Amino acid sequence: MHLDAIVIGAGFAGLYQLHALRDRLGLRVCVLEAGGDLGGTWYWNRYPGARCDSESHAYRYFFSKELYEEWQSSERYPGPAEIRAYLDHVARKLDLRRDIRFSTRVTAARYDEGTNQWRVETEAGERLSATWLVTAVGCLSSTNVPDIPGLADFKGRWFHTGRWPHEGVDFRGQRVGQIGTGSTGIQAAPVVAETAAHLTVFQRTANYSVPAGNHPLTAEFRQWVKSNFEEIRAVTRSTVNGHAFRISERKALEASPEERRAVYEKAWETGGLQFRGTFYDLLTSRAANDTAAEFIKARIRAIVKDPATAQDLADIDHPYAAKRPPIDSYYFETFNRPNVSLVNLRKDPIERITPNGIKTRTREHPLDIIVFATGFDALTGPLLAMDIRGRGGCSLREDWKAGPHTYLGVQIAGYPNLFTITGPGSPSVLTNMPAAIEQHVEWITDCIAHLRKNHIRTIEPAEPAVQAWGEHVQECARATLLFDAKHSWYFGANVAGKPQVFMPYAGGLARYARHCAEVAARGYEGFVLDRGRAAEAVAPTAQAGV
Ligand code: N01
Repeated sequence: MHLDAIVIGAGFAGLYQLHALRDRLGLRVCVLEAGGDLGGTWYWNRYPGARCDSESHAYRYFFSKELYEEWQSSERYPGPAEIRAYLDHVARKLDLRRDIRFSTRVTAARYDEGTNQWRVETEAGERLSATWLVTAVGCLSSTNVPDIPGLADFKGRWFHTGRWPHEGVDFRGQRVGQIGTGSTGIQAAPVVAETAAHLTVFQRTANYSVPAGNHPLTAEFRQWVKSNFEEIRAVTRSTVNGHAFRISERKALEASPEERRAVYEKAWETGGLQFRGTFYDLLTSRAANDTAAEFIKARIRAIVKDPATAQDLADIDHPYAAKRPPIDSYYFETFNRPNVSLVNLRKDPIERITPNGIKTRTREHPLDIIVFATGFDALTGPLLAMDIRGRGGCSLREDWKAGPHTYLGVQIAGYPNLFTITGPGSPSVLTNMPAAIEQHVEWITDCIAHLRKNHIRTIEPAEPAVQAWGEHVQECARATLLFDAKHSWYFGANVAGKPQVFMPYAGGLARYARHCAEVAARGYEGFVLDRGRAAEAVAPTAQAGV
């Protein structure tokens, strides 16, 4: 079967990319999706307490005012079922399902130079080809189950949060061990603790968290959302992180200690990721960051009644928000329950999993269920799970052995006509994802329209542009405190053997989007456009820096 374009993945990115290529450009498009239905992340992540950390009026598409205005969210933060219902509504409205094949996992994609086609293979052995290949595989979709010895001998049940059984897990009467205290673990623990006989949380790195402040939305707020589409969209497109709130223009140390405390207290009460926006230098000045970090640590110590547990939870070794900051619903309060205990793995590390539970250095913890809230092989994992081969059979797995190399996070040298939505080197995971996705989908769609109109056979980045972009990505990260948390998944540090390179673009979504628009306006500067005769490289100009 030959198509104009194949899109891999049917989450937020794949659905919009299908609509844009099919309904705006009139292309023949097929979406291949490994899951049994649409939703991407939200198809797989159904663990207890799962909820989006972006607010529901921002965690949506903005490309259609009508679509935006007709959807009503029920809570401040949408849960997986509501997000899937929203995406189902979008799919129905735009008649997307007819071009999506579910339960179809792509295993390989090979560029054929002779025919200028991508040849795609699925797990079931099916073969399809297309001129354009777009990956919409998400950044956090390859689960990371750490290689702890003894797991195969465990007699109980175990689950990774990112592959949660759709029928749910009954924790009643069960002794549950949860490994991991990232955004997921911090959401899951309070809900697991409600029904489990006992919950033991195994914490390797203590983490900051701020109350989410979730609540049902009032009719007034929903009406406000409906009436303010333009303004909300404008905010999401003008901020560094694509959220619908503005970041303060004030520096933390410009405020007096009393003023600062009042600002943090108000943000704590309001809840959510806005806490990051209280002062604009929280991620660039260690002294500024320390003021927020100390405020949160003091809150943890005040909430958690057992002083030793409080100390272990507040003993945080990195700046606030240098790792992705979680938001929670009664996470720290959960440790005041009689059926919850904390194991500090820094003091008492896991030695192995036994048939009956988890053995740390000092004792065995008997368990019926182990929950791995241990995160993902982020950004590169979903791409490298497929055997992608470009010109001359070059392999992405080989080419990225020392870390990913992209231009703008959207294309890879040697892999013509392949586009990677929210790929490494783009703002992606540092943003409210739908905002980053929309920007990429629109840029890719405009690019393909340009190529078709001008009879250009292929587009791929020139090596010097890839090199310069890679340096710029590192430079942007180094300008922030994100670079100080070397053990974060932004560096790939959570996956054994993964190269340690800072992967997302930390220069901000609005600035990045402007730069991408300028690149296009300058005739796709930094890309090689092949008209079928001699390839024409559009050399970067002096103003290419952003
Ligand atoms: O994964 P994580 P996550 N032994 O990698 C620990 C998004 N998200 O699923 O910090 C013991 O952050 C690990 O410890 P350490 C969001 O972007 C979005 O929680 O490496 N512990 C850490 O505590 C988020 O950032 C929403 O020392 C081990 C935890 O497991 C991203 O997903 C909701 C270990 C993993 O934390 C990932 O979050 C939830 C080992 N061998 C998540 N290996 C939204 O709302 C790992 N750990 C959209």
